[in-house]
Parts: sequence; structure tokens; C-alpha cells
Amino acid sequence: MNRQITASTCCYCGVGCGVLIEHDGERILGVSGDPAHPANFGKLCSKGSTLHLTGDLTARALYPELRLGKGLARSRTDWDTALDHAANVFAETVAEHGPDSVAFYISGQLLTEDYYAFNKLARALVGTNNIDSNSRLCMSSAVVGYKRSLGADAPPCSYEDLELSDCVMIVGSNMAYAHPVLFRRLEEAKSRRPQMKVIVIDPRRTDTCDLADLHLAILPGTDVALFHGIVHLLLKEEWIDREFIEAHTDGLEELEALVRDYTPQSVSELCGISPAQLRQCAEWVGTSPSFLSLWCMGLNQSTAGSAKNSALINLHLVTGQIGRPGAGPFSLTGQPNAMGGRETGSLSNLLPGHREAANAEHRAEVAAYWGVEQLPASTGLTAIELFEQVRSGKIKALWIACTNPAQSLPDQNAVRAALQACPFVVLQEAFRTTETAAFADLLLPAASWGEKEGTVTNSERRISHVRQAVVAPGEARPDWSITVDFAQRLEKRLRPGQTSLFAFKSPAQIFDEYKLLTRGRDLDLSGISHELIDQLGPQQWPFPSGATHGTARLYLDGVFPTANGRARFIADPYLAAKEQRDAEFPLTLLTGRLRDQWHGMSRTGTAAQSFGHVSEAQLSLHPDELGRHSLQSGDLVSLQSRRGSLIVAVASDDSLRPGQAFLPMHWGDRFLKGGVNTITQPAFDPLSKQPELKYSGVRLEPANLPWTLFALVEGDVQQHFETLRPLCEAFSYVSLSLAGRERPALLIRAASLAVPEPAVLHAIDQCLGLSEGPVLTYDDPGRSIGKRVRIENGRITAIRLAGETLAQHWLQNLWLEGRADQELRRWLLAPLSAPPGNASMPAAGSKILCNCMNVSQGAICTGISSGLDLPGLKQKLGCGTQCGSCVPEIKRLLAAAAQPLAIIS
Ligand SMILES: Nc1nc2c(c(=O)[nH]1)N[C@H]1C(S)=C(S)[C@@H](COP(=O)(O)OP(=O)(O)OC[C@H]3O[C@@H](n4cnc5c(=O)[nH]c(N)nc54)[C@H](O)[C@@H]3O)O[C@H]1N2
Ligand SMILES: Nc1nc2c(c(=O)[nH]1)N[C@H]1C(S)=C(S)[C@@H](COP(=O)(O)OP(=O)(O)OC[C@H]3O[C@@H](n4cnc5c(=O)[nH]c(N)nc54)[C@H](O)[C@@H]3O)O[C@H]1N2
Ligand code: SF4
Ligand SMILES: [Mo]
Repeated sequence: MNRQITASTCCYCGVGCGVLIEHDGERILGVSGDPAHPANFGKLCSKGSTLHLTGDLTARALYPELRLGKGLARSRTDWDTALDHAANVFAETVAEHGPDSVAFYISGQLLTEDYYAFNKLARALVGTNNIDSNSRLCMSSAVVGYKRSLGADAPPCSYEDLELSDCVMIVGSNMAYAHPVLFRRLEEAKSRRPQMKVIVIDPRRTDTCDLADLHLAILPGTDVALFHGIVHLLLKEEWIDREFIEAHTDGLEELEALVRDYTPQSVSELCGISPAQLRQCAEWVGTSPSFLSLWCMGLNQSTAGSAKNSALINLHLVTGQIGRPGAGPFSLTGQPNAMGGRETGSLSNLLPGHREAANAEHRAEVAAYWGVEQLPASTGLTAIELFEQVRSGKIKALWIACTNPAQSLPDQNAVRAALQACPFVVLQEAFRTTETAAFADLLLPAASWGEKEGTVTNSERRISHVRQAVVAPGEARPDWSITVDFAQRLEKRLRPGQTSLFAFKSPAQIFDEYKLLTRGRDLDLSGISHELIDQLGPQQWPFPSGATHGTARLYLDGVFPTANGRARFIADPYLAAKEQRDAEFPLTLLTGRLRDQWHGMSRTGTAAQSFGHVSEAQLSLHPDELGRHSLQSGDLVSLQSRRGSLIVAVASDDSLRPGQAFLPMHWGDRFLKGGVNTITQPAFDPLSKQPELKYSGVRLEPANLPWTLFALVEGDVQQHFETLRPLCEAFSYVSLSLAGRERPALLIRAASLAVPEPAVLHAIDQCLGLSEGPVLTYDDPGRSIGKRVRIENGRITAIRLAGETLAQHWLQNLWLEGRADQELRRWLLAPLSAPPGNASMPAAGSKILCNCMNVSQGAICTGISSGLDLPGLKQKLGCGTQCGSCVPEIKRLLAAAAQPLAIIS
């Protein structure tokens, strides 16, 4: 076999780690961190290091598929037919209803070249600003924050600043899970310089708090009040930089007047923290030689997202903590190329090169460069508004690329109604399994990570080359090429006989056209090309032509890209989040990420490894809250908001306060019937239009679903998923997951009020391979109880329990251990369904903490009780020695074990 290595970039988070892809030209065989890449210097997290294990080919979209009428099934077609059909529909729609009757909804996971092609297609060719991206759900509040306070959308810092800072404030970010390699860098810096202060501001006690000297568990949504309260104290104590304020800022008087009311007493009450904690925080911010803030969705995804961003930046302006090493406001970008999207102008209100669609001069500049008469002046729709207009019928053709809105947008009932109502939905996707794929009239198979080429910009403004290692499967094509091919067909219909706007033959050529649109702008990257990155390595913008290296830090001279060169204090008052707890909806639902899953799980959800850490959807509640509702871990509840409801199992979690609930954002309708975003609210920030995905008023009701089902089937996971998931629609509660490593299996848990039709169970058994062959069966029709186990070569390969599922965890363990002994046979043929020894709960400690070395929590706890410390555990068990993602949790277990001693001594 011809083994080769291709250096590329991880396709997950905005840290933008360099990866070395090991492959044979056809298949990806392994990945490792690229030691030469300046984002990660060889490190990878648990997601990056398992990239090669994910992305099951049987889940991939391989051929174009077209539906010729609503209600019909899609069938395979060829690329010419597919793209001609799409071009016809788009051209006819534009001709009949105008350019604003079509829309594009794209993604921060596209490459810069893909993004640019889409932008030109929408604005120059179609003539609409209806092009928005999932970054609207992610970074748009940070975009507004930077622009309002500093004048341009540019994170001013470098990763190096995390290592250089004396005080790091991590706010609304669980970077231990969401930006793990950066978190590793911070961990190392803190262990080298323990005097460095780390403050974490998060309603939950996350793994990130492991590093914190101070954790402010503020009440969700109260960040603006907190920041104003800090400024109040900074001013009072003179912990400010008068010289900087006078020379480089405007607007302090207004802010000063506003924060007068944010007294320590009132702020501590609003935020639910003590005045002493507030004071400690302010003191560190105000007196540390350097102060850096890192933030993510806890600030951005809010109806006060823009205010939160600017209120945080105020802290830097009042202390002069910007434009020098170890200091500055530093947003962590979520997706690998959300930055590239902002640069190429891929939010409806933007244009390439950090320009504004509403600015006539900017439009004229871009139109002239593109050689078109004009660009559209009408306001483009942002994500939430866009889907509203799809639902109301104004948008008649919708092109979606590289995002899964039927999972990730809030208020899913409305989103699904919109997709259902839309006359023509095109989906450009790498996986055909997503929730949105079900709504696509035209499915276009996209090449994915490792199969395509282009560039991405990470959180520190660094542009990396994403390189192709293997050929894309089936007929999948890179996004830029799909977009350009469609655009060429559409321009023949919309501007016949004119020179093509899309004469692109390679991503490098697209980049070279795009980069000149940044010339002379704040982000000027006109000196960068694909070849230059290949020669010099990844580079940070600005990098004007003629430059020899990129720019690590912005605003060193205190001059900001505003009209008068001064940064601006923003004095937005604190406004309480929508849907405060009330009698009807007494809990606040928070949502966020898990360590080993990525968004809607189209990729991570194909590998059983990704389920080792958290095996299935659970709603976390404080133990007191469980008690108040008379619930026990594992019970099913109906979780309800003003928009919808779903059934989910609860789990005890004291990292939350009573009054709060947490559900990971990953579980869409495929894995948890209904999906998390059935609950969330579409209310959005007035400036950034970013929706409030983090905060919803909810209530719990007991789910009275006495009839339960458990199924497990080994092998052909995707195929089983595809046949079994639709059959589960018969049940009220449905939760799917994967288990096992060498022999992955699909697991189904379901429940309903009534016993289902026999035909449903029969069909399920057929899919599970339990209707014939070596199957042990026990049926008790009187009690509607049935048990089936398939045993092949002495091992369980499929299980189905119906009517009563007490033995599910015991059976799952027997399957995992490859056992099918007499005990099993005895249990199977007996009328009782409880397992021997009453093992009716999941085995404690079965959770896999260390994914790289496959070490369970149980094994680690045993190690701790035998006296091992962290180095000892690493040496004995191997846990925490590879990517390090599990280290915070191991440390927590060690601390918990040490606590009783601390109390005694
Ligand atoms: N493992 C993993 N990593 C990822 C991703 C993934 O899917 N999986 N996705 C990537 C993407 S696109 C993004 S955007 C980032 C997101 O990265 P993060 O924003 O760090 O992740 P989240 O878990 O969504 O939210 C962070 C925290 O915000 C807290 N929070 C909720 N409400 C508030 C509030 O009002 N104030 C404050 N201060 N905090 C609040 C939550 O408790 C949560 O712990 O992660 C990126 N990295
Ligand atoms: N409740 C709640 N909801 C949230 C959030 C939250 O915190 N809470 N976070 C929000 C945030 S920050 C984000 S960023 C969004 C993310 O939401 P989505 O954008 O919906 O997330 P993904 O599942 O990553 O969708 C990307 C899709 O692109 C496909 N894909 C992968 N590679 C390629 C490729 O090369 N080309 C093409 N064409 N397709 C490809 C994948 O299979 C996947 O289906 O979710 C948002 N939704
Ligand atoms: S931190 Fe992990 S997910 Fe993010 S880019 Fe690096 S390896 Fe990929
Ligand atoms: Mo995101």
C-alpha cells in the first residue's frame, strides 16, 4: 500500500489545528497533529484525533438526487440534469417573482473560496442580498461588538496572548470542550506561571472551571449587568488607564453615567453572585499587568448579544488593556471558517472585504470590481427572518449548503413547516442522513474534509491551507465547483451572451480574485496566496501585498478603524433576557456542547467512539430540582416550552443551579425525537439578529409512557439507522445512540402510552434480524411483554425488549462482554424481565473518560482509590496521555476524592 501524508487543517472548531492526514490516496487511514502548525504545534483534541474514524461512507451523499414533485421520493440523477434543473427553477423564479424570491443559506464550515463563489452568485448574478450563514447563530453578535466598539470586525489578539496574559477571563465559553487545544495551551501556561489569574463566568460549573481561580456562576443572561458592575468598581477604585482613555476613546461620560446605578449590591443581586466575588473579579481585571478576555456562545447567542459584546470590550477600553501582549478582547470563533465567511461578506448585511451591503459606496466598489452594473440595495434577510419568509411563501427557492437548519435553528416546528412549504429546496451536503436532507428536492453530494481544497481563517486571523488527501466518494464534488458550475448555468439564462463572472478553474484562482477586494481595507490580505502559505506556512492578516509576514496583534498604536481613530465606549443598559422564569415555565433551559460531538452529529454521530463520553440524550437538572419534581435519574419527562415539547430522560447534575436545566445542542430529531431546538426561541438581538439559543423558559411534566422498548443491533449501523428510525415514529419517546468500539452497534430506547400495533414490532424485528435464524424468544402476550436475543457464535448480536425493559443495561453489558451464558438463557425463558441481581441501572463508571486510550471512569476511580495521583493514573492506565481532553475531568475526580480529607484536616 502506498502510504502518504498530506498536511491539512482540522474541519471542526475555530482553533484551526493543523493535521497530518495519513492515507493511500483513496482512504484516510489516520490523523495526527501537525507539529509545524502554529495553532496547535502537533496537538489535537479528542475530536481532531478521531477524524479518520468518523464519516462512515454509508452515510455519505454520493450521487445527485432529484424529487420531481412534493410527496414523491427523490431518485438518482446525473450532475448535468441536476444543475440544469436547478438553474431553470432559479431563473424562472427570479423572472417571475424577482431576485428577492430566492435565498441562500450557507455555512461557517465552507472554505473561503466556496464562500466567495456563493456571494458573487447571490449578489452579482441573482441580484439579491438574501444570503446568510449559520454564523448568524454563532458569531454575528461578536461581529457587531467589534464593529461598534472598535470600528472593524477584527479579533485583535493572537493565541500567544493566552500564554502571555496575567489575567484571563473566560466568559460564556466552555473552552475545555469547545476549543480544547487552546485550553491545553492555557493549562500549560498556568502550570508554568501559577500566578496567572483565570476567571470563568458561566452559569454552569463546566470542565473549563477546572482552571479557574474564580468562577462566577452568574444567572444566565445577566452578563451586561456584571460587566457594568465591574466598570462601576474600576472607576470607583481608579483601576483605570486615564491616559489611554483620553488619547484613544470616546464616550466614557455616557458609560460613567449609566454604570453609576450598577452598584455592587444591585449587580450581585441581578447576577446571583456575592459582592465579594464581584469585587475580586474587578480587582483582578483592574490591577493585573495584562488582561485578556475570551468569549463564545454564552455571550453571542442572546437577545442582548451585541450589548454583551460591547460591555465586555468596555472593560478593555477603560483599563487600556488592548493592543499589547497578553491583553485584549478575543472572541473564540466557533466554526473552522466563520472568520472566512465574515471576510468574504457572507452575512446578508455584509459585502466582501469587511464592507457593508447597506453602504452605496461599498456596493459601487464591489460592483465595479466584479464588472456588473450594480449590486442590490434591498436589505437581505438574516437566518431567522429568512426562514420566516420561506414559511410565508415569499421565498420560493432556497439553496442550503453545508448546514443542517432542520436541526440547528431555533423553533424547529416553524423551520420544518417552512422547509415543507418551500417549492424548491436545494441541499448541498456531504451526508445524506441529516434532518434537512429529508426536505431537499435536490440533494447535491459535496466532497468533505480530506477530499477538497481551499483556505480557512481561524480565530486568530490565521489563514491555513486545507489540502485534499483522497478522492471524494461516489460523484461528490467540492463545494466551490458545484457553486461555480451552477452559477455558469444560471448566468446563461440570466445574462445570456455576456462574459462569464464565474470563469474559475481552481480554488486558488478564486482566492486570487477575492483577495484584491481586501486591498486597503482593515483585513488587507492581498499579499497572501495559496502558494505563499505553502512556502511560509499559515499567516495572520493583515498581510498586504509586499509584506513578508503576517500581523500578530492589532491596534498597537491605539489607533482604531473608526472615523476619528478612537474606540467607543458603548452604554447599553442591561435588559433581562426574554422568557424569565415564571409560574407557567419555572425553569431556564440552557443549551451547549458536549466534548466529543460536533453539532448535528452527521460526522461524529457515525462513530461509536463519539458516544463513549456521553452515551445519549439526557436533560441535566440539579439534584434538588429532581427532588422537587419527584424524579430520579433516568426517568422520562415531557420538556415543554412555548413552542413545543419533547420527551427526554433526566440526569442529576450539580454543576447547574436549581431552576436551570441543560440539554446538549447536538441531539436533533434523528437521535432524540423532536430534537433540542423544538424547544428553543427564535427571538433575536436587535442589531446582530443572532437568536437566543442559550435561554428558554421551560417546564417539566411527568411522561406517562408505560410501554417501553429497547433494541440493540450490531453492525451496519447506518443502514439499521435508516430503516429503524422511521419505524420509531410510532413511539412518543425515541432516543438513539451508538455503542461499542470494535463492533459498533445501534441502540434504541423508546416508549409510548399504548402498546403499538403488532405490525410495528414485527417490522422492527425484521430490521433487527430477529424474525428468523438463531433467535431466542420469549413472549407474554397477556402482559404485552416480549424478549428476543440473537446469538451467533456464542455472542449476542441483537436484542429487542418490548413492554418492559428493566434488563436493558444488563443485556447491553453481556453484549459488550461477548457473553451469552446459561444465566442469559435462564432469564430469557423466564416470565420475569428484571435482570438477575436487579442490575437495572447503567453500570456506574462505564462512561469512557479517555477516548484516546479507552479508559472508563470506573477504572480511573479504582485507580484513585488505590492512591494514584494524576501522573500515576497517566502512567498506570494511559488516560490523559494523548489529546488531554479528559484531564480536567480526571482532576475533578481527584479533587472530589481528596475533599473529605481536606474537611477532616
Ligand atoms: N466539542 C465541540 N466543540 C465545538 C463545537 C461542537 O459542536 N462540539 N462547535 C463549535 C462552534 S460552532 C461553536 S460556536 C463553539 C461554541 O463554544 P462555546 O460557546 O464555548 O460552547 P457552548 O457549550 O455552546 O456554550 C458555552 C457556555 O455558555 C454558557 N452560557 C449559557 N448562557 C450563558 C450566559 O447567559 N452567560 C454566560 N456567561 N454563559 C452562558 C453555557 O453554560 C456553556 O457552558 O464550539 C465550537 N467547538
Ligand atoms: N440549541 C442550540 N442550537 C444551536 C447552537 C446552540 O448552542 N444551541 N449553536 C448554534 C451554532 S453556534 C452553530 S455554528 C450551528 C451549527 O449548526 P449546523 O450548521 O446545522 O451544524 P452542522 O451539523 O455542523 O452542519 C454542517 C453540515 O454540513 C455538512 N458538511 C460537512 N462537510 C461538508 C462539506 O465539505 N460540504 C458541504 N456542502 N457539507 C458539509 C455536515 O454533514 C453537516 O450536516 O448550530 C446552532 N444551533
Ligand atoms: S481543537 Fe480539536 S476540534 Fe478544534 S481544530 Fe483543534 S483538533 Fe480540531
Ligand atoms: Mo457556532
